[in-house]
Amino acid sequence: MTLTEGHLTIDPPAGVPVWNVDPYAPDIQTDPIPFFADLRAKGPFAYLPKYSMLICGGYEVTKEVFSDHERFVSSRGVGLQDFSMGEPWRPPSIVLEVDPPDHNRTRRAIMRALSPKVVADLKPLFKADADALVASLIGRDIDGVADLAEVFPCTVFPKAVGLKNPDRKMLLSYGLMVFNALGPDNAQRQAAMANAPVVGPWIAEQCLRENLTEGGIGAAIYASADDGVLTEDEAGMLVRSLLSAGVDTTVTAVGSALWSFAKAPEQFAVLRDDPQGRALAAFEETIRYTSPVNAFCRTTNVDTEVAGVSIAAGTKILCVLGAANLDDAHWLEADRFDISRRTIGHLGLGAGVHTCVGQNIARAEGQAVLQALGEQVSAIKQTGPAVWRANNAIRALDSLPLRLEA
Ligand code: OVM
Repeated sequence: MTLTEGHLTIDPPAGVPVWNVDPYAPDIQTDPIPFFADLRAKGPFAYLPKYSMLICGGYEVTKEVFSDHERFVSSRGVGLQDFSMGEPWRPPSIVLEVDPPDHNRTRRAIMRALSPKVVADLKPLFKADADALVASLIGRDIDGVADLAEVFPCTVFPKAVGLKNPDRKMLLSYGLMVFNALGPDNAQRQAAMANAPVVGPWIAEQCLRENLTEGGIGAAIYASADDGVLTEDEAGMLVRSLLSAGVDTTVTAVGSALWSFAKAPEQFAVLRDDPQGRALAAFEETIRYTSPVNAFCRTTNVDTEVAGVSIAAGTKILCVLGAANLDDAHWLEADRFDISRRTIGHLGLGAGVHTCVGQNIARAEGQAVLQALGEQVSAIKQTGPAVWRANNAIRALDSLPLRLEA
């Protein structure tokens, strides 16, 4: 038995094409659309010799793998490393990196803390912050990433969680660690992990009960410890999950919404026509069109078969959600940003039992900022080239020079 990037080395399954490509190469991560098309053209799966793993990106097959938590487990890690073969870089998440039945109790505790009522009460607060932020940026030369996309979620989300000591730089650094850790030991991962000695302990500190305000989402997680549903340590681990999953994802989605609208002014006109009525659909289409979380792995726990391909137990499968969300075998004009389309069934928030548990608070954030833009801004003008950032799991902008016209 040998290991590749911490998981079992496997042979290519019969009938699966061998593909000499590195999906974690910076030039692919910063320009993934041609790679997505090549991936879908390979058939249901391709075998990547460099990583000794399978990859899929067609809509149907990716959805099948993602929807079946019994055959395709998360407990062995959703990155390249197989947690049954060695120690991960941090104690595994007790909601992401776990399977049912253990998953059910922790997920329910988060769902309770992020209930529809909690999110409904946050909406006016998000809108007030979005209104003020957009107003402060109008008519200036700005970076859509540093001045808007990074600022908005890093203002409203830590407040909603109830962090007593919010720190945008720390939260963004942790997001880089968490998502880059899902890839191989490449330059992107190493650069992010260089901050671990400072950022890891800072995050752990913020997850403690005494560093969370009363009435916040973090305190609501600790209420499940008071009720005996979670231990005190588990509550802290679930606050860590909020801080892991709740920052880079929404920051990326807001940045990619700005980019999508800058490229499609006619779609911004549709939003402007009814900002309150269309902001939510526009955010959802942004998630489909740009897939902020581009890819997660699953691991086969049994010998199985998908789309006629026999797959051995212990196989890592890189599921490219970004490719599935642009599959023209499933979507009409898949490569067109269209805020009026039916987005239902997109895989940008996953599928199955692990489907994004923060989706409603994420949507509330996206809706607030897109509604504010639609109400206050006449046009989103790109004033320089969009620069994308190489990341092992997220498709994120590094900078986006913009003017928000009055
Ligand atoms: C977590 C978590 C949950 C969802 C996504 C994520 C890798 C992390 O529980 O830590 O990003």
